[in-house]
Amino acid sequence: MLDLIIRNGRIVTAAEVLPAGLEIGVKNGKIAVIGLGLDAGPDTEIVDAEGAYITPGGVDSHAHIEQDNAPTGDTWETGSRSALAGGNTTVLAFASQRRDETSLLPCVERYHEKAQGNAYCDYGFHVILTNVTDTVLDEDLPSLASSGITSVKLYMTYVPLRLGDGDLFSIMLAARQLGVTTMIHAENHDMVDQIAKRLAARGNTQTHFHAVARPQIAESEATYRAISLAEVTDAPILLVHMSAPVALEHVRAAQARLLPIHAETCPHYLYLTSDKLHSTPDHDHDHDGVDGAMHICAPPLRHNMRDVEQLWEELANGTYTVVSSDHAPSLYDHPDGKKRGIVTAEDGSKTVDFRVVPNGVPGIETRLPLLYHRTYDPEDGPPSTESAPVHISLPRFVALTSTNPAQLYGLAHCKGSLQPGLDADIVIWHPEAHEGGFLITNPSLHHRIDYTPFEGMRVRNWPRYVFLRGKRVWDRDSGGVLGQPGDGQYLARTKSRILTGQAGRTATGMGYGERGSWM
Ligand code: DUC
Ligand code: ZN
Ligand code: ZN
Repeated sequence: MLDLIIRNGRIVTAAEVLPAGLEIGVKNGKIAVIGLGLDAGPDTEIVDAEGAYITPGGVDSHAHIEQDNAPTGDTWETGSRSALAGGNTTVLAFASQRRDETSLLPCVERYHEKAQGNAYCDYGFHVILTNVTDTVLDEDLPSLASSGITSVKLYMTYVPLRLGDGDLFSIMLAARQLGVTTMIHAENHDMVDQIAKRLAARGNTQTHFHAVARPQIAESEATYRAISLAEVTDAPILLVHMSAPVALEHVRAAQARLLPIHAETCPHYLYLTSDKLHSTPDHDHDHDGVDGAMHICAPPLRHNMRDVEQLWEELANGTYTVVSSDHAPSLYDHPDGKKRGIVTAEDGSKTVDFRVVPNGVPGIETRLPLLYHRTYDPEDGPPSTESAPVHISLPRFVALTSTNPAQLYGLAHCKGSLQPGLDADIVIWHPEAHEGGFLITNPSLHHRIDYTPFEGMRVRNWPRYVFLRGKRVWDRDSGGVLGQPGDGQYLARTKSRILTGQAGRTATGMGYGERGSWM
């Protein structure tokens, strides 16, 4: 007998919107069957989707939760609660190696302890590497890969985190052999540093200069360098939080040559521009003049709507593989949060310095509704007026937010799709045209952050019900969060499935088999 049957919805996969009438049957936390007229027993729970679309639980593959170096924001309890309320059943966060740690294992253990018993949704970790020792390469990465951590993140910028090209090269080689995915934050550190110093020398340290200091060319150069290193080492990589159209040209060119290069973006880059970085002197009547810091993230919000719209084209045309939140939850009104940007001089006078503001914005709960806002059913086709901005199809939405991250990060055996045999992680949206949509305000969200960068935006739809392994954990209209801390389980991941390109191709300017002499 089935535990749960969901009727009267439209199931969306990464390929299509399935015909109306198909029902989802759930047994023991898994999708047992998708079919017509499923039989209910006396104890079967029946849910009527009322004609709404049904998508797989969101897989948010880039979130910063309880990271040692980001101390003021969400805990696992509040971050994963917020994730769930926005339709996510899986979150991949970061375990960050400290520079003085020569091994990764104690670091990963610390992060396990933070999450265990506290998460509302399922979770896993990527490891941020900052100290590349022989132990890390030869022992820890293989050991982590076998315990289900099959991805690493590397930074090309930030003094405490950045790695040089040599380290990037050796990690990519090691990762390639293990089937580990390498995520890269690509910005040219020295270029950014020089511009920031020159801005400061002229007194230009107010929050809006943040975007001036990190031009698109800094992202573009580092992206091209990362792709070159990936090409020579024959390693698949994912460039995280890409916001610069000029940098995406390198990704597209690499993909056209069948290199396994992936790109990710985030909702803030898809809706917001750098004018948000201007502070208002009397914000909150505290006269701190630093509220622009709420929108400081790196890479920065870009200047023009034209650039923002270009990113939607790259979503629709397949350049991007993944949309994540990059939830980076610093409080605004906290001395170690965004207000760290207020610098008090010896005489007590205050100035603002964008260089010391923590980077990143919260967004784990708003990711899916913001992306869904610009989707269409392939049967209806995209909005057809000449001036309409680019929309993405509902299957593409599912691919970008659930199926692709599940496949790329080794979760395809349990997550990312509405298919028999996989976890019954299910999102039922509201029927379309629901009372004019949903207004995003910070008090309506479930994180522990005192602002949202999307305040006042209205979105078309919001997850109405969320099921985690068959358990109803979110009911927007009745009860809100129904799940508990500890419902979430650690996910041991398998090797990545390459979604783009073809590993093993000869690199530009290298002869056939040449790698064999040094690899
Ligand atoms: N990189 C991230 O991945 N998140 C927030 C800020 C940053 O620089
Ligand atoms: Zn980053
Ligand atoms: Zn991030």
